[in-house]
Amino acid sequence: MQDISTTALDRLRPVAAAFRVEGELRAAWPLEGGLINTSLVGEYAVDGEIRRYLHQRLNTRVFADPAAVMDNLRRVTAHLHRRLAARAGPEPGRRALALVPARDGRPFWVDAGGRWWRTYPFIDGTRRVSVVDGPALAYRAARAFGGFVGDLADLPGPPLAATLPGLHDTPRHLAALEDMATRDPCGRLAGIRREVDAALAHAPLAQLLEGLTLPPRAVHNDTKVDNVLFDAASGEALCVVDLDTVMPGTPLHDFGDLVRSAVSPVAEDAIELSAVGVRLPIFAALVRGYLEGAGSVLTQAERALLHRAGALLAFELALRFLTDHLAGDRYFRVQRPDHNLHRARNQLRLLAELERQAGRLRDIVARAGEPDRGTTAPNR
Ligand code: GN1
Ligand code: MG
Repeated sequence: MQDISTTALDRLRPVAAAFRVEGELRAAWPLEGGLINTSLVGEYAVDGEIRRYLHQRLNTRVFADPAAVMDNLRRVTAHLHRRLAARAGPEPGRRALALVPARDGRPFWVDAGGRWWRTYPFIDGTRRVSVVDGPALAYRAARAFGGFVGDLADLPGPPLAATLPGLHDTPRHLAALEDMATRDPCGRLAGIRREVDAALAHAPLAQLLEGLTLPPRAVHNDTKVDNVLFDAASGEALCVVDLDTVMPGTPLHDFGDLVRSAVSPVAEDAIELSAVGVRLPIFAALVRGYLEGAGSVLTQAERALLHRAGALLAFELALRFLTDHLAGDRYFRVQRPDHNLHRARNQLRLLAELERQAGRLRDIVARAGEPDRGTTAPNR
């Protein structure tokens, strides 16, 4: 622990000096959770008080155009704060990320090694969940992610930049797996033929959204349930985070990612597959929350596919995790041997369960669209 925090402190010193943060850097530690960027919390002393900031190093292997990421982020966070100001609710600083400018006024800083950094005030008193413990939490998370898309519906200016083109191009992910399996650069295919075949058996699902004209929208694109911060005291869903992939897309991907990350009673990398499943009350809460959050923004064509979105995203993640396992774990951060394989197996099992329950999921969405059936939303 000592080693880690000392390293974090040393790493942060030049970063702290580059941003307009208040106080003197006293302590630092890494923030776990994300699979892509590196996040460090810096603790600063200001007149005897403690202030925390979140410093993030962008993964420029994944985000090849960090300037575009930061430009999107600047526009999106400014717009979210305008919306919050219009609502005049409490604690706007805890409800949307805010960029702390670098000393030169730009919203980022590039260090001597060419690494891109950004800084946010750290939002204290929150928690993240990787497994939702009940419908109330699911409802709140979904309402926050739905509200995010609703808030961005009137984002001024040109469309956002595509910061990660093809992120949800499922046919492309399918082709990538086939290609990686053919090349098998690490000799891992022999051990996972069963999983690859299981994934390829779902190939038609990759076409789900092909040929449809869905309205272009600014969406989040990475709505895994641990990308929303809950207030530690009240449990309220406070703030949507991880905004690098906010770009033009479809809320079906957002809703699907939320479903696949929230309906199962175990985390996305749980090894014990018999525990993976679909909790229907959680799904119902996600539908209610998302529809309420996104308000009237969703069209009928979008609503008609909500019940399939979770399967699409579980499939897409299974493809991506399998591809990365075959590639030698080059994209997603891994913490143990075969981590990506475990994630893939988990998503394949979830996919099978979502497909098995497809009829029930469709009924739940249909019922949620009806005016009033006497059902009430769980407490927020
Ligand atoms: C990555 O950064 P994080 O952990 O929130 C990934 C998502 C995946 C997710 C799977 C930019 O998200 O697409 O769904 O891992 N983000 C990117 O856990 O690829
Ligand atoms: Mg994240």
